[in-house]
Amino acid sequence: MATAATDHMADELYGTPEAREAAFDAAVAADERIEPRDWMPEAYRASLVRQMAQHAHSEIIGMQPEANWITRAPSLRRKAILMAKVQDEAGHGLYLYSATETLGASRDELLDKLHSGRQKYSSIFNYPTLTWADVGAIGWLVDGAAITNQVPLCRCSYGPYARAMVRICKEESFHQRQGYELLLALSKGTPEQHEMAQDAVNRWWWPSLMMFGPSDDESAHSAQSMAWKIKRHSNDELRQRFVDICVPQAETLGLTLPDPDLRWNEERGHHDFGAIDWDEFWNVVKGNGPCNEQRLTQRRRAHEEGAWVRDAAAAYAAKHGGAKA
Ligand code: BYC
Repeated sequence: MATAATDHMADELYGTPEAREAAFDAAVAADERIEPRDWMPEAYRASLVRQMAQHAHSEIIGMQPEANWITRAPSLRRKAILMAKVQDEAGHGLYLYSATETLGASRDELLDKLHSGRQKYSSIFNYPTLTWADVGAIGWLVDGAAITNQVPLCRCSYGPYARAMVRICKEESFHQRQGYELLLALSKGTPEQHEMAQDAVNRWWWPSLMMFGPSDDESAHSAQSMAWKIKRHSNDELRQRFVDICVPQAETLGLTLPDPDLRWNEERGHHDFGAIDWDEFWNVVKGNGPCNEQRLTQRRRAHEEGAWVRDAAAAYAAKHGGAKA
């Protein structure tokens, strides 16, 4: 229990609460990194755990829609690429869980919150992958949106998150290219293949725009996260950047983006685009999307079936650690 004497000792060692807060604010203002042993406001820590856990969960849940197509990939080359990609997503989840652990949140606790629905994962992974072209559309649009959102996170004020993002973004960039190349091959293929590519883009375009989160005036966390330099740009800024990047890419692909209101606005220097269906977004976020239940059921089952691997790893670590001691 804290007493006047222990408070005094803490002040002597770490500075007064005011001095610690001022040091934190100064480090953020100077674009320095906050590291795990540095003092940080509890709300900063909690917000990072919230965002990073959601991000980690998205990576591992995101393996499911694409893994669905590994056994049905149309060639050995495509199968090998897709397997490598899905494996990368598992790796991203692991870097992000490790980074979140540096904030004092254990992996067990985080997974438990995912499995019980107390922590979210990205809305995008609650849509089904109906054809092979969906693998291409996910690579181009979903990984493309992820890169747009995540490159600025490489400059996040929290060191372990920023460093994890550097490697993740490099790998995401490979993922985006494989999707683009796959869609291009389909689009320039037979009329049926072209139609399949167009259908996939029609279904994935709007959910991809929703990945950036609610509009700025509805975003509960953006202002504070940007003040702390966790986020560097608002949801709407990043969404606009993504639309502007995609329009010329769609032209090269020979595919149409399913938005009749999409047009260049000379005055703004950006593309205008149609209204997002926010009812659909919140419905999916709240757990009522087409695949929410399937994704969580599958995740819980994978966790239960993997219990023996965790037990074996823990037993090995205990034996190994014991031998060392
Ligand atoms: N889906 O105040 P806001 C990937 C929640 S890519 C579900 O704007 P924030 C991958 C939000 O959590 C996908 N929930 O929040 C790609 C908050 O709820 P809570 C993962 C969403 O945090 C390819 C509430 O709505 N990427 O992993 O400032 C292959 C209010 O929102 C969504 C990341 O997570 C959504 N789309 O901004 C495989 C990137 N949008 O927490 C894998 C890191 C919002 O109050 N995350 N919500 O219950 C971020 O950059 C930010 O967290 C967001 C949201 C831009 C997503």
